[in-house]
Amino acid sequence: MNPILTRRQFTKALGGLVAACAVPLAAKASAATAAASGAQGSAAKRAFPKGFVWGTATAAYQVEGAVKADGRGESIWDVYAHTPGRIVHGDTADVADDSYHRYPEDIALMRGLGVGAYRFSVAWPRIFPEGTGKPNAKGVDYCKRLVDALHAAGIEPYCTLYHWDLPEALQRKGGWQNRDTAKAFADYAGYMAGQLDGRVRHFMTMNEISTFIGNGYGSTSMAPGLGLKGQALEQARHYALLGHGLAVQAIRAATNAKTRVGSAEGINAAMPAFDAPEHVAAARKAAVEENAGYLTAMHTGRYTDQYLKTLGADAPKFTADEMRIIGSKTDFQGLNIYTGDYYIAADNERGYEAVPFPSSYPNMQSSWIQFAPGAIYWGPKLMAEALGIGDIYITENGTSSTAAPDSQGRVLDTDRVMFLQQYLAELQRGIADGAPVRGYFLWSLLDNFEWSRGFSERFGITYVDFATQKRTPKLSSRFYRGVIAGNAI
Ligand code: PNW
Repeated sequence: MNPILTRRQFTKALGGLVAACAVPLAAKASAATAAASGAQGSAAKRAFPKGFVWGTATAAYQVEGAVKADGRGESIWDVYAHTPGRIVHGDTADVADDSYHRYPEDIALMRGLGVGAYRFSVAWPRIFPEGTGKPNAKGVDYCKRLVDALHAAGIEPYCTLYHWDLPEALQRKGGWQNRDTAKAFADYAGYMAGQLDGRVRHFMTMNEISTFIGNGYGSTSMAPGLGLKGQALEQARHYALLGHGLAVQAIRAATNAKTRVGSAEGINAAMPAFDAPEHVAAARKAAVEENAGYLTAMHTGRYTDQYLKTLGADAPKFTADEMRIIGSKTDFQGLNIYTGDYYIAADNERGYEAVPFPSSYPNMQSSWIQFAPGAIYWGPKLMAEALGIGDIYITENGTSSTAAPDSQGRVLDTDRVMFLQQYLAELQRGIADGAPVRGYFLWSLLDNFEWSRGFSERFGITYVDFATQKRTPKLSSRFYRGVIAGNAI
């Protein structure tokens, strides 16, 4: 299929967007002027920096479907999703959004939004069906077609190499509990980055080590669902970090000097209970210690004394060489920020105390998303200050919403609009106060397969009818389009 849409195809694909949003596309051109003059909306708009990157994000397993197409191998998520009782309603991602075939339509949706960037992930088992060995040319070709179609639409691809879909063949050898997996990942990452060299400038090694290790190895709520404890769990976490470090080096070796390498980590975004110097200092300490097993190790090349002391006999076994690899220099840090945790100053060894959420604290649909716009103000600011990070991208932010089509077919997700409005206002304020955030990727372009929640939690700004694959932009799409057009909130 020719990935480049003709004007007519583009307009056709956009039909739904225009109808649902009831604002002609022509309005987009004037929106920037309107925002700058304060003529759009009642409040004066606050601007983001010139050149700020606006994007949307998805992940291969959550949107692609086509799990058996073109020689794709099996992943741990195929096995997990097909195990009875694992996923809400027994959903699987065998078809999901069928984006493997419908990506031109998805790119047209992005053009309608006006985004300049798209964060997607490569499915490792499409490239190496058995995890290692001989690459699968058809899988590589798919990624190249996707990337070329993005460029043709004027959208910059940001590529994640591991968003949790480990080849099942490697899980049979122990997955991330086996040190060889870190090496296999680096080999795959280097190969794929080399294939996309010149077409993709930003690579992220892994997505949220904290989540796939915590939920897939520590508990059973994500694939592979091992429920490990103690040293075995900590060793798997360490090998995942090692995989990141080895991949940073492999990507650099396989690509040109302009390539920028980072990761997308889900942080425990530390927030002071309120903005007072002692609580801000407490939150800054918490930012380092509460992320000690991830970002702190990756940016300093060491595990903190407090971290190792707390783990005691469960601490991972590691060598100085491994720590040097884990600390491989990156060019940017992606942060996935949905919510945060409050801290207050405390007269204890750590100098801080976490404050649990009262049961009355406001929450979004997903039980783990407390409404905490301060997380996107404080998270990047404190991480950058504490770890000396130069360039940050918000690689995910968004929320689930129960909003569904009304009698006129519109999806009026006012909870998501409220959420985005408040988080983006706090992001703008953070940047104005010095947080080095260069771009923002909204999770997600589409409703998709939300891991163990299946299709019961919808994170898209585009509604997807999973029976027909019809895509309908929600009210939040229209909101986001305005923010992008004006580069302001
Ligand atoms: C992230 N939690 O996952 C992932 O990167 C996405 O693939 C996912 O769809 C998105 O956030 C929304 O959930 C998380 O329970 C899943 O704390 C669960 C948690 C955190 C992140």
